[in-house]
Amino acid sequence: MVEQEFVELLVVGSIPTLGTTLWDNFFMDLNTSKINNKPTSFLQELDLEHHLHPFTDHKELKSKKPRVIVRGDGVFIYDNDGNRYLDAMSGLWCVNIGYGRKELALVAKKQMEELPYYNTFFQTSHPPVIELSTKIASLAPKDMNTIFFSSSGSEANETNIRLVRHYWASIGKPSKKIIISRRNAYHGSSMGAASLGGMSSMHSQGGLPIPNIEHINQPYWYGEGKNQAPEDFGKQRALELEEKINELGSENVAAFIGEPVQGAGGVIIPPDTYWPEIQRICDEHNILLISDEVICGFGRLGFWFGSESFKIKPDIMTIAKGLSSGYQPIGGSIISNKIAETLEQEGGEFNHGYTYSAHPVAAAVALENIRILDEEKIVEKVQNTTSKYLEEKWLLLNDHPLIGEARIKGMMGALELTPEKSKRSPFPLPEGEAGMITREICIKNGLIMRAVGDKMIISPPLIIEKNEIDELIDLIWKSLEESKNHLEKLGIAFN
Ligand code: PXG
Repeated sequence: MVEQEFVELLVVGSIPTLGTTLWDNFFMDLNTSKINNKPTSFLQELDLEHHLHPFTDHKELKSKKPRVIVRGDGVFIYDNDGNRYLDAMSGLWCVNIGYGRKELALVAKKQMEELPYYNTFFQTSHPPVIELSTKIASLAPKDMNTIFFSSSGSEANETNIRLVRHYWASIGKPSKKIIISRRNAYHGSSMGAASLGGMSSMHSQGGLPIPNIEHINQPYWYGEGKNQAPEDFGKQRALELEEKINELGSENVAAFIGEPVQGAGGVIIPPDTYWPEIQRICDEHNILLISDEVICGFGRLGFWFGSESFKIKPDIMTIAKGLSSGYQPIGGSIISNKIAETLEQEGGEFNHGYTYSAHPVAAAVALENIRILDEEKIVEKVQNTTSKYLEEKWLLLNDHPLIGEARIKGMMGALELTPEKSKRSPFPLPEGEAGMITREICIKNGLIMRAVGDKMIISPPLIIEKNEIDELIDLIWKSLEESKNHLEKLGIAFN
């Protein structure tokens, strides 16, 4: 129907630049290397008719219409109407080196011309994956030197479920199957990964979790710590792991999985007492520790891996997102020597793999991304300069009357919205409404921030400069002011 209207527009000639046929215009013009964009309303209509979006209420989308993003440069993205947004979310926590790095496009082109695809099954390999795995091994802790590749974080966590069970079975402990995770964790969206995750809204669809996944409480002090000191609360939440292991029997528990800082759950930064206690418990009970580094890896916390910043010693690390800065879909599991050597010694196939495991183009792009992060010392710059500057500015947001807590670690920050600072009270509105109001105002002001319930979160590109951090903070303050005014008009009193 929409296509028909478009063709009619062409016939009457009201949009002469659009070319002769509908489909020609969807593709890149190889002469100018420009993507041919259509009028926004036209694209929106086709999108609504043919595209089912992830994590989207389509009834709502129909009235609001999708934003059509066409271009990115540094920390900014641009929509089809030329509006500029400071992307404080790095896409979906992934564009660590920022938008528009031509080197990655060139590497992709070269690799596509040379070897666009080959698999790594059946005793074959190719240079991009050999170089990439060697490079990742050189960055990972010294006892982690082997990588199994996937195309996403969800797939990598599916691999982890199978891998840890296979590992224990290989050494004569097949009953060690259960994986313990946390409520409000996010580990992906496929059946196994979403089961590992602790999102009740996801579990309520499709009969999740799968068997042999257990959840304990999260170390979310602001929301759940009540009057406890953060250190005591952190330790208490870690001890829930020990209680759970004792309840299940360590002979039945394969692994514990956690994000160093929970991302999608709302940038939950655990108290300092949390991870050391988790580490002790895993070590003492002979439980594998999986650090899900999909967000925290590749510089986000000022280290190559988030576990370094908490001194966690994982057996497996899940990686994706920042591995390629989102320029290509690629993920993986970094595996300890202990696990890799056991699998090698025991022999037999690990009956698992994806067509696109170690895709050569994705691997080449990831390698180039890491080269840039490394050579431009972006991770060190985050640790020594940018994250410190951002933290200093971020904490000033605590002075805003709408903010109950501004917390930050590396380049991940959260703002807890509240009408009553001293009591950390929720709003007398449905949960998430204040967050959604604030998010819409941010977008109107040219700022992409995510709302998780009534928390506002950021995870900006790691290449953000000080003047851009100033712009970010100014935009946030302005948006908080407007949001407070809006909420006051809805009858909310602030104190
Ligand atoms: N682990 C973690 C810690 C993640 O954050 C995944 C695994 C899954 O990765 P893939 O590549 O399969 O998406 C993620 C992904 C959000 C949001 O709303 C977060 C993610 C994905 C989509 C939305 O914050 N994280």
